[in-house]
Amino acid sequence: MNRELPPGQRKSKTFPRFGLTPYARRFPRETSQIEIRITGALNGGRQEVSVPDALQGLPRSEQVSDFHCVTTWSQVALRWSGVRFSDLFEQVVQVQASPAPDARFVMLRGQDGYRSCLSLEDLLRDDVLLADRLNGEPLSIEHGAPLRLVAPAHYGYKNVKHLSRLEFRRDDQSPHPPLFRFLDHPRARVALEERGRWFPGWMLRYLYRPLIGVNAAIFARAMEDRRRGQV
Ligand SMILES: Nc1nc2c(c(=O)[nH]1)N[C@H]1C(S)=C(S)[C@@H](COP(=O)(O)O)O[C@H]1N2
Ligand SMILES: [Mo]
Repeated sequence: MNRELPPGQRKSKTFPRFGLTPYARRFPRETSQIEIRITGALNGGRQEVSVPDALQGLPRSEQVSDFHCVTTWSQVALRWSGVRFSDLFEQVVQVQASPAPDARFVMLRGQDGYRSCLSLEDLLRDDVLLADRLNGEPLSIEHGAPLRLVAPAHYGYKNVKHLSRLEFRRDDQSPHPPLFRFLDHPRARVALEERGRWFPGWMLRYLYRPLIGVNAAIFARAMEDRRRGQV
């Protein structure tokens, strides 16, 4: 089957461990127990609600979707399984933490300190999953154990791995310092090639493509070092 890929994307033979280089050597502390902290604009004045076993009791859901990294590599037909973000939001977050009704953005954070922000509207779409399994296996460390966001309509950088915190916010926020904000688009929709801000998507393709191999190698080396106990 030769499905068309979104603009500027190319099929990758492998599904590499990938991300922003500074995170290559940062790993999650906890890779099997799922715990999500809910912080930010919560009603009732609470600072934080911690939900251990956050997926427990929620309906499980499976989906096959493609994954698109902003640097232009895509991996097609990945079979994720987990729970829908919308189910967690309605049945757990709203009940236990009651975010303020005008907190329409969520900063998602991974155990490695990586962050990315999406609007609640984008997160509540039907194809947004919190996945703990991939292709019939428990999620590996490479791909985000113990839990990652899967939002296939948005570039990979919104798909936070090792998810550990949801911060509810009234405003959208870039996770990057001012000079690096071009790396992040508030919505990052793949179909519209919203790769970043300030520069058109097609231009960023050419900037990013040469970096793919080098970056994948840095991430693979870090994983190898971790296996040897050197990280
Ligand atoms: N916690 C965390 N999540 C992250 C990243 C990261 O470095 N740390 N990198 C992002 C980027 S840029 C991409 S392309 C995907 C890569 O996912 P993969 O390693 O499963 O291929 O994870 C995203 N989520
Ligand atoms: Mo990416």
